[in-house]
Amino acid sequence: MNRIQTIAAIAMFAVVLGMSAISPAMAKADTTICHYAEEEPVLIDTDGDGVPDTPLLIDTNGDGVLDTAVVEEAHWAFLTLNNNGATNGHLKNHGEDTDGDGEIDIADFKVVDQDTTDTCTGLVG
Ligand SMILES: [Ca+2]
Ligand SMILES: [Ca+2]
Ligand SMILES: [Ca+2]
Repeated sequence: MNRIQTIAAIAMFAVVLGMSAISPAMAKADTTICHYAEEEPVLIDTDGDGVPDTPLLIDTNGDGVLDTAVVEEAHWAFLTLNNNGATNGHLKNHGEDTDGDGEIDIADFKVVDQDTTDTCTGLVG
């Protein structure tokens, strides 16, 4: 009887240990999505407040005058969001027709398994 109680106690202890090990991991579980970033101008921080505020310009014709904004090409990227609602909000935004031509312009999808990982890896290039 004592032995059974001891085993039961050890089993309980293991369950408690296991739960305490799992809970923190669940609390900060993240969702990775495959994110489509639209083309956008590269911004630089001109006033040193840490917030980029001005398009980066380059001189493309060699006249010494900056004339062209540098843009970051549209691209796909893995993006990890925490599960505080940011993921759903993000995916919702990406399911909308931003220019009203009836087609979904931008699209993100959740990376949940090897297939979606491979698909996203292919898109990221
Ligand atoms: Ca700034
Ligand atoms: Ca120029
Ligand atoms: Ca559209």
